Amino acid sequence: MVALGRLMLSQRGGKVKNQFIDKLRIYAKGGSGGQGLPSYGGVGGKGGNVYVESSSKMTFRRLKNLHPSKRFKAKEGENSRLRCLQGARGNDVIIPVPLGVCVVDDKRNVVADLDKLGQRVLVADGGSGGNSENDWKGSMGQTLSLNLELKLIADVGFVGFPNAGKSTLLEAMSRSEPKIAEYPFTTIRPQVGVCQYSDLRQISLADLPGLVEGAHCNVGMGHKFLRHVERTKLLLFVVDVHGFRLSPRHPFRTAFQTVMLLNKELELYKQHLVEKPAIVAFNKLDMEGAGERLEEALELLKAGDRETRSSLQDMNIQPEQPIIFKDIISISAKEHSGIEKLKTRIREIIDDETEREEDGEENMEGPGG
Ligand SMILES: Nc1nc2c(ncn2[C@@H]2O[C@H](COP(=O)(O)OP(=O)(O)OP(=O)(O)O)[C@@H](O)[C@H]2O)c(=O)[nH]1
Ligand SMILES: [Mg+2]
Repeated sequence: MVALGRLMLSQRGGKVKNQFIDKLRIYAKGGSGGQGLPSYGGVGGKGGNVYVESSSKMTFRRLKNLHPSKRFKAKEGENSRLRCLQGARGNDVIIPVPLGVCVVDDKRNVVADLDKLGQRVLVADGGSGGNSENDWKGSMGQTLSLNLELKLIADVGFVGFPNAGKSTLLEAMSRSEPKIAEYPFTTIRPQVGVCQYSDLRQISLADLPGLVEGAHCNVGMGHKFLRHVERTKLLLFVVDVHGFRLSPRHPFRTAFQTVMLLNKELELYKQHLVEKPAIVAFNKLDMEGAGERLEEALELLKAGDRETRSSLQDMNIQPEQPIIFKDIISISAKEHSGIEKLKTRIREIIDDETEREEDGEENMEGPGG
């Protein structure tokens, strides 16, 4: 078993601090209302509100680094003064959170479910300014502890071995700027980017840390990341057409074997994952020798003959249920070639899938429903 988590930790000097955080507890307080001026009928300013807002740039780690106390307090409203009878409103606080965050209070009530980019939800209301109803004193702002829980949501989940070019592809398809480097396990936590089409349609893409052989039985990180592809509508296998080798101690795997291995890892993790629509993107077509590598891989993928199967069995990398891919596309994520075609196909497949699901639901309701 190759344990992704262990490998990652050993690569980073055993520091646990790089672990992916998917829960964060924060404290939010709305600003108190400013005092009123009863003798002149002056009303205090309302206290500021605290909001959460989903942002593509935010991660829990960054949020924690920016606000180590994890306390978010909005400003008090200004008192009413003779010169300014209506006290000014206190400033709001907006907490940027990653897309997909579900905000839950201590009673497990869902306060906000941020599944759209830029969505803003009020979490702690500011107190009203001093007026006749509150004895001109101004009310306290709402105070509460909140649990931010990340539920990764994306239409497309990138699966692939380390170094295949997943993050480069995410960058080519969206406005995200993921970390890209020539060593394996550059991406250590899932990243979501949004691919925008010319008609403003948006499809979200999740770039996941590289999978390795044995990821299905990795109790640590491997599982955690596979969990995130469970909710995606489409799996995109990103495969280096030149093959992959994790280290000199590991076997070299050709592009075709990589596809089989990814297929196997998914089915061993959860059988239903291989029933999801999937596409293969063979990457790095700009490099020398890519043409021949691509031909080989395509031939083997199409053939599925006995000889091929038995050689996979010999290596113990034959999946039980080979995925029938909706399409196989060749790209160069680095040079942005084949990206438009890939984007179009992703959209078509997701639309077909949505239509199929809707038809299914209608049929379930029956003619009278
Ligand atoms: N020549 C060429 N190099 C590429 C291409 N796509 C990615 N690369 C390079 O391959 C290396 C790995 O790219 P990443 O995008 O970081 O790969 P990844 O799949 O995200 O890797 P992990 O995050 O480690 O799993 C980088 O040096 C990229 O510049 C491509 O289309 N052509
Ligand atoms: Mg990456």
